[in-house]
Amino acid sequence: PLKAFIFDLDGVITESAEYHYLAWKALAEELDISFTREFNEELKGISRMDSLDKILTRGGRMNDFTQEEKDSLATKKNEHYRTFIKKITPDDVLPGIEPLLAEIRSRGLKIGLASVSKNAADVMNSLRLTEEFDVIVDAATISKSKPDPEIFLTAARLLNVAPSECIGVEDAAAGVTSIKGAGMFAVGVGSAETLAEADLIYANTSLLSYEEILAEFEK
Ligand code: B16
Ligand code: MG
Repeated sequence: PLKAFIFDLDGVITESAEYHYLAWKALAEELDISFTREFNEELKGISRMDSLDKILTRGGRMNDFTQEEKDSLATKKNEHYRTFIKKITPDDVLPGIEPLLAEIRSRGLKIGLASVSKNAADVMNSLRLTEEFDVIVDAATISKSKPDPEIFLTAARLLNVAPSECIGVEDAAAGVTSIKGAGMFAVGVGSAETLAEADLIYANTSLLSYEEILAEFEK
């Protein structure tokens, strides 16, 4: 039986995926590395340092910086990102999310968050959603970022439910891979092309339907 929903944060609960995009794009362009939305898909759900490595590799600049310089590039991106998330308020919860959370809660199911972001706790507090979640698993708790299943498995363990009793919700290809690797049912939010591995795909959060997800899960 279904016992829990585990949500990704950036791009599912709120539009912060767009802020990561804007902050990485600014940094890449400063380094003369082209940055497209298509390439950005490869960064979603990937840790900050791994994302920077992917960008430098793309630009053929992997060996141009010392570790210390790379740390300061990552810090620069994060400072830019934080100027965006400073403005987040409860109005920035994406459409369809609050009714879905209420529905899940009313059925007596558990709710978890699985975000590899070091900023997850701040974003959740700004959205005033922290109390709505039974467990928040973020960068502080895990050692491997998505697509490794560790983060979703940790959330299930802390919720005291089996992975087969969980539904994971993700907007990133790496995130869907993480959910499937954990042995969970995956709901993707975004394009069917990017999220082909998901069991059920919605173009955006406003289309999420508890009844429909449950019916597909039980099939
Ligand atoms: P930070 P998620 C991920 O969060 C983002 O998708 C990814 O773009 C970002 O690089 C990563 O968090 C690390 O974030 O730099 O704030 O620690 O999608 O798992 O909620
Ligand atoms: Mg995401």
